[in-house]
Amino acid sequence: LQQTEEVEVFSTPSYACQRRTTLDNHNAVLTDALSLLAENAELSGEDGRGVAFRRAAAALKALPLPVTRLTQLGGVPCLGGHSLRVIKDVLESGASPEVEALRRSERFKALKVLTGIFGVGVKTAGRWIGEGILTLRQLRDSGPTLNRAQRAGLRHYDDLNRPVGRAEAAAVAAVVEAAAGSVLPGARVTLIGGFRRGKQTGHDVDFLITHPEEGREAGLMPKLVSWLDSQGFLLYQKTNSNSYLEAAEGPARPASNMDRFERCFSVFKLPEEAGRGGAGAGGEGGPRPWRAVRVDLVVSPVSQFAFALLGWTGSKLFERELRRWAGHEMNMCLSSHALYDHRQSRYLRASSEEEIFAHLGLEYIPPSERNA
Ligand code: 8DG
Ligand code: MN
Ligand code: MN
Repeated sequence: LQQTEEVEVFSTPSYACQRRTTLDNHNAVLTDALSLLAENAELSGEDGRGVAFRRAAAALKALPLPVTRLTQLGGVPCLGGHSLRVIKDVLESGASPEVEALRRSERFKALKVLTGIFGVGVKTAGRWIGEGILTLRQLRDSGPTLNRAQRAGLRHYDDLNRPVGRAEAAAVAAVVEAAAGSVLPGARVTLIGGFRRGKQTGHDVDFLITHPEEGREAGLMPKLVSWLDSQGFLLYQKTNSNSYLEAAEGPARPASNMDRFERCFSVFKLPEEAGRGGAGAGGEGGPRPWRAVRVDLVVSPVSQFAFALLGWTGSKLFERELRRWAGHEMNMCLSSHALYDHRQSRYLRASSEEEIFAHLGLEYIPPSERNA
């Protein structure tokens, strides 16, 4: 038998926003390993390293076939020495010793558990670990002061760490649509985030709300929230008001990545219906009548809708890469509000995502292919 093995050499563009990345990942073992290293870097406050591992993982997610040899990766961007070493280990022995050690590490496990509490960030988790708090039990026993978000997060820990399914997302959507329709007739509710990209599950459900008449959406969030609250749908909410003013941002102070829309981080009390979301909902006490679900609401004026839609559909890395492309390759500044062209010293208008990609000189990538 003659061994003439053809090994494809992959090549892919360097920005994630130039690539089509579906949910069909042919290199999940490799990308899981790199994502874990990214997560660990982020949990340790090393954001730069985190982004490097995220970029490496994203480059592999875009490949059309499984990688079997390191020599196939000559044309694949964003693979630094550290990432290549991990890839080599996984290809040769099925696992990376570094990644396996990380999975078992007490500090990493503790960081995951503690930041798994809604409202607990990397700094708080790190401080608690420094005080010897590594588990939820230790946290409950030692009783550090918790803010309102963290108390809700701890109370609903299990629910909020159980993935939200599409049927549950649809049920939340029905509630949000009823709320919006009631407080502002004509308001439009759009599912954004991971579900818009076609994911089957998510850690939350994200919505963008607007009204076709500019200005009618102003002040909508407090009304929406009080309707939801009065109907018993809210376990927790924190609303931020809109603080974006184009004139004030101006070219001299380009809009930052943090957006200024009316925005609400919430925990919904979602009634459990027969035939939906049953898995895990049972347990000792039989099926519960409701579950807690994280929901993010954003309100945008219709003039900024396309930018908000693009900015909130994700993935996070895809968004980051779009902004990097805009800045480094186009001398433009992209935010979830607007696109500013520094060469022309003016804002570029758009009423669809397609127009924004065109302004950026990029081929249009639909949401289902933004899973970088
Ligand atoms: P998941 O919930 O299914 O786990 O994933 P996801 O839906 O992709 O992630 P997400 O954390 O819910 O975030 C959804 C998108 O919203 C993502 O592209 C990042 C973006 N986003 C935030 N916060 C902010 C923000 O403050 N400003 C802007 N412009 N975008 C944000 O999560
Ligand atoms: Mn989401
Ligand atoms: Mn979200």
